[in-house]
Amino acid sequence: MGAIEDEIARIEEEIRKTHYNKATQGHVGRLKAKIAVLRLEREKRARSGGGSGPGYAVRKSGHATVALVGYPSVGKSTLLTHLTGAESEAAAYEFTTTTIIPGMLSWRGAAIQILDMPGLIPGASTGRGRGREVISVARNSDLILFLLDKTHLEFRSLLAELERAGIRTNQRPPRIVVTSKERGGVEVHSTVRLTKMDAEQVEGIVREFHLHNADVVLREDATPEQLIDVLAGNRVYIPAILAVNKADLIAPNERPPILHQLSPTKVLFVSASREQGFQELKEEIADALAFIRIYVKPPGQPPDLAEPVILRRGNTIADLLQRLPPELGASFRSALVWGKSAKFPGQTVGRDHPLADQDIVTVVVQRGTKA
Ligand SMILES: Nc1nc2c(ncn2[C@@H]2O[C@H](COP(=O)(O)OP(=O)(O)OP(=O)(O)O)[C@@H](O)[C@H]2O)c(=O)[nH]1
Ligand SMILES: [Mg+2]
Repeated sequence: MGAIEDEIARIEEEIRKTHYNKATQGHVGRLKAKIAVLRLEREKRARSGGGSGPGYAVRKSGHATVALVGYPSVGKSTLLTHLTGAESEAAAYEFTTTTIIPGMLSWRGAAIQILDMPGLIPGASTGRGRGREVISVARNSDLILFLLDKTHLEFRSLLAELERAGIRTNQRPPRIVVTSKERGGVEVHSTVRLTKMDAEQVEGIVREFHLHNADVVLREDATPEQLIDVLAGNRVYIPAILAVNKADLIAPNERPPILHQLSPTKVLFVSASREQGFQELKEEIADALAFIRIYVKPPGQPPDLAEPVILRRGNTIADLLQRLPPELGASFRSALVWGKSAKFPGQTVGRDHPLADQDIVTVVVQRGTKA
């Protein structure tokens, strides 16, 4: 282990030994900030030292990408094969899969890329096993599908491994803004009452990041961890779902304790080899990816109801234009919208208008151009 590793281990040990209460929470917050700063430093060195690890070549394709994350042998490859038809070797020993293997699932007109990956083991975020590769693919995915089986139920440690690599699942970005400035020290403003840390503790954490002049605005009752996430700045926020595989080997009376252990996370039971629970799994995946269908209506013609353009919730007219012939984008003047996102049928909107599922859209182009 390197010096940074030792230092992180030492501080983690100190946190474990500290009894957490009002009197120590400021101290613990600063220790957590120190760890985050050390991890940033470690990442920086890993990148500059040419130690970027093995390259991986998976091109994202389809409307969204789902990363399969789980311990070795829980059935990730079996699931990929049975869900998508893609060949991925499955075997009764660990670490069968050594590279990233893509498959494609079609679901109500949406093409969902699913990536089978090597099993994740503790220490992956520091590069153990193929950990770095798995984590970097997970970071770039639109959804993480965690897979467990009844002999590998340690979901918390799986999550912790991703968290150490800056991946936050099923959380939204904290409503905190930190702006550095020339002078004036650290000023803390909050629009809500802070119960998880006080202004002095906020300042202590901010200073650990070598920021001595900054405005910090908190718009929620944030935790020290959330503030550290904002200061570290390299976090990604990704939705996730959890499935327990090999349900064929789980007796009905074994389910409640499993649900209890994993609570409050919602659990789907599936059997990859027997294709059980697939309908619900596909629906959960599509739901989490928040697809919306947009029907394009050429001027003076009926909308194309047979082939919607598949977008994601939050996408706008600009995103729609990306998927239409480039001439339309180039000579775009405005769009007319019918449906849930329109204030009234046929509303005229611009590029930044957010669309809703099943909207009908007509693109209006500038006079003198043809489209
Ligand atoms: N009974 C049962 N066995 C399964 C099921 N799914 C997978 N298996 C078995 O579990 C073993 C491991 O399956 P894999 O698909 O190779 O597991 P993996 O998660 O890809 O493993 P690694 O690539 O090593 O990380 C194989 O022997 C599979 O046949 C299931 O639903 N039920
Ligand atoms: Mg595998």
